[in-house]
Amino acid sequence: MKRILITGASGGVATLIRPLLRADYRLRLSDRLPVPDPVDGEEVVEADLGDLPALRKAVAGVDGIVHLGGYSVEADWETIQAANIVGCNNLFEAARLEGVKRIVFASSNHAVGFYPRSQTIGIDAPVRPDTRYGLSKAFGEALAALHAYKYGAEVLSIRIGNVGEKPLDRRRLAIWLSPRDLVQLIGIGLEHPDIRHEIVFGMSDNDRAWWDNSNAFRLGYRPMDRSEDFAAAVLAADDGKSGDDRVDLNQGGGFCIAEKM
Ligand code: 15L
Repeated sequence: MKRILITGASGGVATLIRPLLRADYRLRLSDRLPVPDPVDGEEVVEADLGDLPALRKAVAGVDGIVHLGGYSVEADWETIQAANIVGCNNLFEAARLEGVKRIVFASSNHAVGFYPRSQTIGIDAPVRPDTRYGLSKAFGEALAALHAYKYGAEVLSIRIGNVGEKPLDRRRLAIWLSPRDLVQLIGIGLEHPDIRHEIVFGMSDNDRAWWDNSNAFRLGYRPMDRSEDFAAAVLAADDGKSGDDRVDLNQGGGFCIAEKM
């Protein structure tokens, strides 16, 4: 069984997908915070993304990396810079120095959050970040391309919508990603034989989507979950009107006006 490193292993997304990934991989878990409830067979390696030597130890000997670590919402520049710019660069550097080629990078829909919901975009649309956080994810995608084409890394950047057991609100009906569909995309990133640097949107089979996910389908993605199954309950609870058009009409929603969260 291959061994993979999951960074940001204490976070909510990692906690949702660890049980599913364990079926196919031996997991090494890293975070700067304690990792909740490691089970037999899971290895925990504490590492701060700011600490390159510690990251090299975390990365050494794995077959692939799922980089979920970093800051996951909008914040001041110092926070974003440390976690998502310097931290992401350190992770890719650690992988390069330790000879680990395969990386799945958790990018975000907020790299393109300022596209209107009336427009369907593909991966060829220029980035349009809605936050410093989204900007840092665009940086991560560009860093992935640098490492792929210059140093031979093999990277899948997943522009994740919103991961959870179900869509939380009207906006999330368009961008929801179930844990098992995320795990399917991660599997493609770790196993597909022809990946140099690819970008896909991380969403389930969502009728209300505003993303063209044909690159994911080309790579073999077949989502199993549909946000529409939850639509009636979600629409009854949320009219989608915040009173601010920047929030209600843009894909990034509340991130489009956020300075801190
Ligand atoms: C993200 O990128 C965040 O990490 C997550 O917390 C959600 O807020 C999500 O985007 C979203 O757009 O709903």
